[in-house]
Amino acid sequence: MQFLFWKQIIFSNKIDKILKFYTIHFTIFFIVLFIYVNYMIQLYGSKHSCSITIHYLLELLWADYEKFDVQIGSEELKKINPRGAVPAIIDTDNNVTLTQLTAISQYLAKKYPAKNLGSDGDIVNDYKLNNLLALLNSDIHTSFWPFFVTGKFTTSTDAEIINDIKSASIKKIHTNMQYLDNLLGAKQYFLFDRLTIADIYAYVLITWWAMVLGENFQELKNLKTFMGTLSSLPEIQKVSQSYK
Ligand SMILES: N[C@@H](CCC(=O)N[C@@H](CS)C(=O)NCC(=O)O)C(=O)O
Repeated sequence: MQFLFWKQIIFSNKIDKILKFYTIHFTIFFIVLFIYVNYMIQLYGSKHSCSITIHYLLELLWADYEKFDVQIGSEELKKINPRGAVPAIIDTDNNVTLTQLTAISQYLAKKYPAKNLGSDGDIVNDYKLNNLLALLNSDIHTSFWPFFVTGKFTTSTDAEIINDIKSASIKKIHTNMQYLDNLLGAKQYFLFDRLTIADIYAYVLITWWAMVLGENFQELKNLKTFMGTLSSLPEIQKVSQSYK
């Protein structure tokens, strides 16, 4: 009697439906969890900082990513990058934490080759891209530091000294922008007749110059055209809007 009762329950339509329901939902849940854990890139960035370069890049690469706003120098950020600087990314796909803007850019361009934003692997082209990224990172990016974070360059609180440091910084930034304008010339992009990771980084640095220093590109026509080209990209617009 008892046996018949359980047999009825087990083979009844009801239990079949319940089993089906849970199997389908659990499968969907685990697939979503698998994709989330395995393919998500986490970007740690800060508003008004160079980390927007990586944000633009992730969008242009159609990468699966999530952005976290962190405070520069915070304990939260130091757990990811002990230097307390942005950008930093965690790529759970390869189980790595990456820092340094140009290294991250190269990594992402390689991870998503379909978008062709890196070098083509030719030894001379590799050099050209590395050369431009080094110029942007080591020479041009750093020329903004005395302007943005003057306190790192003097212990003085004297307004005259601080203004003097800022003026020297502005002069250096301007020289750098003129250099970039000449380097670009009449070309649409800096290298290889196509958009690369270096263009994205240059775009961010030129935006700083234009916005913070109120420049209007009167003298630097090549950069003006370049900025127009990049500003019109939907991915660039989407990310820029998200910071407003
Ligand atoms: N060399 C680093 C520099 C990045 C950098 O300057 N980040 C700034 C924001 S734009 C920052 O976090 N500065 C804090 C610090 O260096 O203490 C890189 O290329 O990633």
